[in-house]
Amino acid sequence: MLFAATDSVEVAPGVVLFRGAVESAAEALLSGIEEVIATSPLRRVMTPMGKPMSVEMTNCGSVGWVSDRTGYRYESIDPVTNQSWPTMPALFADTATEFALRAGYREFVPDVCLINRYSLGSKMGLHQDRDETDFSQPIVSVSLGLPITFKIGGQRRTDPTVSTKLQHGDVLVFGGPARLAFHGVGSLRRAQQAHTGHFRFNLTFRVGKSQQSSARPQ
Ligand code: MD3
Ligand code: FE
Repeated sequence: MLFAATDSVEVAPGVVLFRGAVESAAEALLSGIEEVIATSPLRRVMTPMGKPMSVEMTNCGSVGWVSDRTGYRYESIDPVTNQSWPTMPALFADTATEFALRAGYREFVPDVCLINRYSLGSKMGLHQDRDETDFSQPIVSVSLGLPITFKIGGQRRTDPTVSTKLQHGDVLVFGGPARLAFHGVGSLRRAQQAHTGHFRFNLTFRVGKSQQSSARPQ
């Protein structure tokens, strides 16, 4: 087994938190991030509303999540490099598959890992992740570096939210009733931390393009 067994808590219906579960692999995960950004650099993207996001992002995998004036979507070519996105490091894919399984999802095979880098003051407002083709697939999130406050509500923007602090090494799995829940994170605050300086990285593993439709015609 890649990771030691850990306790989990269900922080909201369909949201399973494994606290500190990948701490032992954090340095290796951070090296993977360095490798990816050497090929497809971090960048600030525009929302369709024309505002630059405060978070810097890039992707690895067979597709990547992109945003510009025309909308949000998954693309197999990085618009910055005009090349394929970097291959997803095996450790990334194995981590996502392992924690999806621990949360009860068999054979989760992500085709994309979105890498978000938060600097001091970066935040992500309440939103849904609904650019994927198959909402029966869960999402796995890995937090590295500075802590941040994470909020999750219901399927309507106005539903009440619960907050939890995400820390270095935490893994979250979202599925079922949480898959289309509104969620976001508060502003990154300065804190003493040895791993990533004044940054927080978040890896979000998803099945962006249905494996069925891209792999086998029917
Ligand atoms: C709940 N990222 O990239 S990760 C995102 O910390 C995103 O960078 C945040 O939301 C971050 O879209 C939160 C946790 C997360 C990811 C996907 C979800 C929570 C989710 C999808 C559905 C519900
Ligand atoms: Fe999200």
